[in-house]
Amino acid sequence: MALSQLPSGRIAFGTVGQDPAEEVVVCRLRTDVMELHCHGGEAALRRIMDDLASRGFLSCDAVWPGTTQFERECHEALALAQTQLAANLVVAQRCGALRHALEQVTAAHPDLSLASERLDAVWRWRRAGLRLTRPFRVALVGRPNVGKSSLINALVGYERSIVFDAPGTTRDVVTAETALAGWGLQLADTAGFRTGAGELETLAMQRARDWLAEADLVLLVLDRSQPLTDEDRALCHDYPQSLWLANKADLAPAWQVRDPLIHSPEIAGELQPDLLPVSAVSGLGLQELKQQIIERLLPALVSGPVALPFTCRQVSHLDQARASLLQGDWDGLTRECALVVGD
Ligand SMILES: Nc1nc2c(ncn2[C@@H]2O[C@H](COP(=O)(O)OP(=O)(O)OP(=O)(O)O)[C@@H](O)[C@H]2O)c(=O)[nH]1
Ligand SMILES: [Mg+2]
Repeated sequence: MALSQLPSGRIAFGTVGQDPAEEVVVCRLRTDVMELHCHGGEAALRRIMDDLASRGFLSCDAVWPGTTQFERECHEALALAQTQLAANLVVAQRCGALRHALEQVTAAHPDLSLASERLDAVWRWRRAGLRLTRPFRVALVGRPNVGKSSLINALVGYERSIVFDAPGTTRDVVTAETALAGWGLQLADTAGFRTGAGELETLAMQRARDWLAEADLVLLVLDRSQPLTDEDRALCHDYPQSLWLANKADLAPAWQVRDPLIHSPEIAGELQPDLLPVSAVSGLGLQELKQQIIERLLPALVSGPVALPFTCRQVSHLDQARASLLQGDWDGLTRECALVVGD
């Protein structure tokens, strides 16, 4: 059947072009609008688009001149959504969650503090919003043999990283993707940190440091069955904001979680982070760990269609809106809020 004879709403399988023909699934949405799905890869897509253009087809951007940048961002984000929850949240923004929340900000006029409160309720989701289309990056760090690879395997539920009872097993950064509470997560296992390492291990540690600098959250792993070392303390000092884990909690402890050495001001400063006892072998503390990871990454747990920005462009207009609000510039605030969900 020729494409021109396909009834509206019918889905069909066929080919486009010749030598070789590209296989496609096509649906006629209206008399003059087709939706086409093809094999992945840029080359196939470009070839099909060129072929269709040479036959007089126009791409949707040209057919729908009224589509705003925000609407196009919604469509793109939906295609890249990491999880079902991420897709639901994008759809919620497309259906007006973000627009409504920002209208409420400007409707607070002339109450600056109410407007600021409402704007912050959206703005605080900016980091999480950008993670609807890309996973959060969570990296494990610790000295060799403390159980980083074992923990990553326990978190993802399969043997992604090699576990071995000899220090220096993991060299390159090994990543694994999973989802927690509906959020996409990329976990990175890194080489163990120690002083006096050889050239290869030093390179591996540098690669690990690069990854750690980019991470949304660092999990600092300590071995509770062995006395703490200067290397452990150096890591506690270097990553005070990380989530501290006391692994191998299934074995007899060599130190206590409330050890004054761990909680001494020279290590933790004012932060005094809590240490979570876990065991990659017995599974002890892993549920609590998953919960704490999510609590650290999100400003709050998602309940319902929360309003959030999900592209850098939207976040940048929200930043501008905050700056306008600080100056008491209502016109600027209204303009920037409109731009977030407009062109
Ligand atoms: N009993 C017990 N053993 C563990 C636990 N976690 C890891 N191990 C053991 O500790 C040893 C080292 O584990 P790995 O996961 O390879 O340690 P790592 O930190 O990745 O080590 P490097 O790659 O050398 O930096 C292995 O023999 C593991 O079986 C745990 O929670 N309890
Ligand atoms: Mg390892």
